[in-house]
Amino acid sequence: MTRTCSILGAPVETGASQPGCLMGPASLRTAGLARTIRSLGWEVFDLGDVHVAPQPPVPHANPSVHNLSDTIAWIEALEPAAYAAAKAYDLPIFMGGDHSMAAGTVPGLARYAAEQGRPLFVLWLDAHPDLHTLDSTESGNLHGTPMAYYTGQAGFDAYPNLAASVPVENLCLMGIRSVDEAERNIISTLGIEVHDMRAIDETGVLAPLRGFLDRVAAANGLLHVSFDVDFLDPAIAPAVGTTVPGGATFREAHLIMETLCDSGLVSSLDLVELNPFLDERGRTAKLMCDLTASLFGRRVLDRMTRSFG
Ligand code: B3U
Ligand code: MN
Ligand code: MN
Repeated sequence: MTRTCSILGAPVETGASQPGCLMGPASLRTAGLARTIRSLGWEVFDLGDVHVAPQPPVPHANPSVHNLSDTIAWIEALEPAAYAAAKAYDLPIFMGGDHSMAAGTVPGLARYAAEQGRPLFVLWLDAHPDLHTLDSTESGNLHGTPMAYYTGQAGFDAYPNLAASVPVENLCLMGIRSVDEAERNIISTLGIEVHDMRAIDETGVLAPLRGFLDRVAAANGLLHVSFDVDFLDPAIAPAVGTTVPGGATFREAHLIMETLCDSGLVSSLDLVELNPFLDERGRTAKLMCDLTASLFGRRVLDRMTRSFG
């Protein structure tokens, strides 16, 4: 049976510090995301983009919080869209858009997983943990909040109630290298599995990834991968508003995607924070497509047919 993939655009940029992520879905389409996945033997359904009208502002006790009403509207639109895509397709992709969209996609996927009686696990590939609450964020950029929200932390009275949250034991964060004080406290208090760049330099990406995948498999879990462009080193992926030096290399990123493919465990994917306004002749969009291709089965060689002794 041919496996099915959906691609859905979430052109949200109200959570980011600068405009441009609005064009992310268009750039990924232009780079050939659907065509690339089709060439790997999948059936691909482009569901178009989710549309959300600009909202009248609502205030928050934390005065730095901005675009709160827009973020809430995106969450309300994306939660059911992600739930429906998970129900209908083997591996839905959600194209951002800034990372605040994960406050909609992950809860929708968690609701679907709960209905299936299976736990949802999340692999978060990012320079940042995005673990702020509405009270702790200093920048007020709400792309810094989705992980604290969908794990059910306090401080989200203004966001919609969660039908299902993701237990913190089911998280794995890789590539982390920019953490604020409040986020550091949550990580240590809750004991979240974080592989920062120092850990990756020491162990490589494979050992922690395999450990996590073993846990997902043992629990018969569903696995959502949330891929923030700033996980990658800015030298290879310049099209992101929040570049942080010292990111994952081309080879580390492909190895992660190939290993995820081999595991057969991935059930959904976010591609977020691509800001085409900052790109160089589409190179970051093309790289994100190539990395997605590795996750969907592209191989340099078929290792089973050739071996060297
Ligand atoms: N933690 C900082 C920076 C940040 C978070 N996510 C991104 N940047 N992309 C903040 O503004 O919350
Ligand atoms: Mn992020
Ligand atoms: Mn980030």
